[in-house]
Amino acid sequence: MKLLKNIFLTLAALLFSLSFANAGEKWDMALAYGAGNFHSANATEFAKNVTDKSGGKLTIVTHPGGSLFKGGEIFRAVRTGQAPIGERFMSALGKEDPLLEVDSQPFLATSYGDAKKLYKASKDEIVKGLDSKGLVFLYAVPWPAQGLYSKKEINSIADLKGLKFRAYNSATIRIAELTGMAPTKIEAAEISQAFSTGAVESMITSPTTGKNKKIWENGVGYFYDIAAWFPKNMVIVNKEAWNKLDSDTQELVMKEAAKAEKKGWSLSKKGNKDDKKALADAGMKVGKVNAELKKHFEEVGATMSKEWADRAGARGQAVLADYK
Ligand code: PCA
Repeated sequence: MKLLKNIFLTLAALLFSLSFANAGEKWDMALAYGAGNFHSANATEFAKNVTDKSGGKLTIVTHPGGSLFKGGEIFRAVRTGQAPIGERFMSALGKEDPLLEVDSQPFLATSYGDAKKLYKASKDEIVKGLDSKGLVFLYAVPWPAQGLYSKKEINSIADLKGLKFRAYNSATIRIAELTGMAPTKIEAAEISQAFSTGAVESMITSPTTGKNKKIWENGVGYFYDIAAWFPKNMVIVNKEAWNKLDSDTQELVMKEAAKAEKKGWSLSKKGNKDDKKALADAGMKVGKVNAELKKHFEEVGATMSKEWADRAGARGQAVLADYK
């Protein structure tokens, strides 16, 4: 009896240690945007590919819609290791590094081709900056071109004055200031509520976010396609978590990240067309701003570019020189 018990205990211990050795790493991945958003869907595919191909060494589980950490918390959560991996809107992190805001400077890059060029010109510096904060950069994907949403029609500079404006980063706050609108910073998760309660009546964001939020249901009838910039989300990993992976697994993650980046850019391009159509199909008026307003926004953009170049210093100048 005693012998049987000993054998049983030894077997149990053996099984336990085996399963422990096979358990590998598990990463919970924090995503701010809803499961139906293309960034989240792309990240989930990335996570599945890594998990399937790592031979049990790494399992990545995505948590969309801010269910693990909200958008505004994700950068710090990954930096401190509370979440090993997460996705964050880069240009909301200008206080961490002004280089992260380069993709939200109005009219600096107004096509996917230029956005890609700007990304290439800025990537090394951004990756270095993140590395110095204990973060490993995996990939970045742009949102479709940013346009102006409004509850009421906008035909002149005067129509912008005093509009309660939803901002998502310092650059959109600055645009509002320079155009006479009244900005409030609100994360994407709270957009519908902000419009339905009347806290805001305009914003600049992608056709995708307007579609994801069914923004027409909140009294927003106008979308002006100013296509002034293509801001990106990035996926970052905590360096301590990264260092626990063996080199094969690290290589696999980087390879899948490169694939996700490529896929993400093409999904974004597709959304840039399809989602504008979705807004129009839902009954919104989708068009361009008139020449007077366009010029106004371009002047605001030029002011902001100068301000950003000052803030970003020599690193910023080098990136701009490389881009141009
Ligand atoms: N959607 C996100 C960021 C940029 C975009 O297109 C948002 O509105 O918060």
